[in-house]
Amino acid sequence: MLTYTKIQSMLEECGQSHLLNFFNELSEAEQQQLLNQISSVNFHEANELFGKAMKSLDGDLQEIDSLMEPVPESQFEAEDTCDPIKLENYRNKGLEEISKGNIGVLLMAGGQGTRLGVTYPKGMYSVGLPSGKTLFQIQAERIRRLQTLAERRTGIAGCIPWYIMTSGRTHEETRHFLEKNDYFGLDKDNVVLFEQGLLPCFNYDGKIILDQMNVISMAPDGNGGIYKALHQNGILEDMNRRGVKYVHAHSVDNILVKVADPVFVGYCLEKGADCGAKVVKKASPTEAVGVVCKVAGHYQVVEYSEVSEETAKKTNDKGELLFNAGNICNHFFTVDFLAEVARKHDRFMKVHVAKKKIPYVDEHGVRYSPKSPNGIKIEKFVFDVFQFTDNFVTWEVPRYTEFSALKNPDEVARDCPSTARRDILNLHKVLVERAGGVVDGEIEISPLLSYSGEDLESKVKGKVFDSYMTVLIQSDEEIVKHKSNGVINGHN
Ligand code: UD2
Repeated sequence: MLTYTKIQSMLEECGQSHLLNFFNELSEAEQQQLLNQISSVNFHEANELFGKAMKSLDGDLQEIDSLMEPVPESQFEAEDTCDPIKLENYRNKGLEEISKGNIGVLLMAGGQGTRLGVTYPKGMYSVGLPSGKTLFQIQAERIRRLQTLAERRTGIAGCIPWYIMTSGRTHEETRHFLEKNDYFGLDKDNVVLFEQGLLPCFNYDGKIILDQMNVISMAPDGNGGIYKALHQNGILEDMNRRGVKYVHAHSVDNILVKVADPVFVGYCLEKGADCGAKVVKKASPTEAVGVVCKVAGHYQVVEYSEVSEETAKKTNDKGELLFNAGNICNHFFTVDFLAEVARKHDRFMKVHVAKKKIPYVDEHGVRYSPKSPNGIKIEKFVFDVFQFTDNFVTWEVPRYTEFSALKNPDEVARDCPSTARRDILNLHKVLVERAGGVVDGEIEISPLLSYSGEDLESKVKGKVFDSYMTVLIQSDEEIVKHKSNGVINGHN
């Protein structure tokens, strides 16, 4: 750690010497805490990012609009219109790679869940399914099921390491939760947690904000912080050591996410891609999701706020939206590409700025929680590496089978616990009906029994699940449980 004098002169050089304003009023332990925190920050880098961030605020909307092109057909395929034999080949390819231990999952779980309003990591959230399962449990069980399917296909037990990126505030709780729940049946050695970086919060004049007299205000550096974190925490080496060559990276909050989806992975591999994005058709021209497209010849996600309504509404000759590839934070990467980003591109990544209400101490050391934005948080976004790819592909999937995000509390009535619950139960109803069952009520299928609708027939064919029942189909316990006293028509 640096000495006080060194810290003082370094802060002076970086124009941040106000961080020591209250130093003499602190206890010895508090002084130490502040010095430790200051030593952990790269102020030159932080100042540079602040400069980049402020410049990005002056972006010209018109400019992006006129440079946008949709993803070319050669780099795009949709599950809905894909030939079934090809689809099966993609799936088999993915399962074979899983068997070889070549696929890892990279879960981005460092967000703070501010919009949802929970104080604990979002992965620990339960949307009130009959089983009571949390997002983490659903995802872990999908991994377990895929390992079984890969073994069934090839005869070799596959293993999918689960890399979970947390941030300062979610790390310990996530670790504790997984440990307490015995990693939901996964092998502890194959679950690897690592922390993303933090960046200081600034006021508009470029001064770093003091959250308390002895604490700098810091926030996670965005899900694009993943590249640096993979490198700094030795995760890329871990991947190499285990022989992981490809990863499926996704957000924690999509209850329908097909973790390590063999079809998506198979498609990306078949295409020889170094990076891929799974997308859904936009629900409407103005839906608040980013679109995957090209800007000035480079792949990029353009946020809805960056596009004019006129461009968002443009249609192609089939009458569909021209910019229809809704980004769902669901990506494929080769490990080689991840390493290249960490080595070469990370420092050239775009930065994004969010004006926020950031608690601060004033010049008298009094702490305030402002009512309006008083500063900025700087973030990098995971998709901002698309421009560095050599071969980028896009795989479109139906929304009802793959995407329902948990972002907001129920009052918002969109992307909230009720819609996530509704969407997963609706999908399970469809899958059971496809397998020959009749569902009048709610039905939940355990991921341990079925990943995407397979193996259901023997459990549900010819059965009627009445409207007054909440049914839960498990694989390893009883075949069918129900909460009410209703009777299942048909036989068990
Ligand atoms: C994300 C996508 C957006 C769209 C949308 C769909 C990004 C940058 N934006 O927007 O294009 O696909 O999802 O639901 O991907 N996270 C971290 N560390 C951080 C910040 C976030 O790990 O510092 C994780 C977070 O826990 C979550 C994921 O990244 O799993 C997405 O983050 P978000 O919810 O802040 O992103 P959102 O909804 O603005």
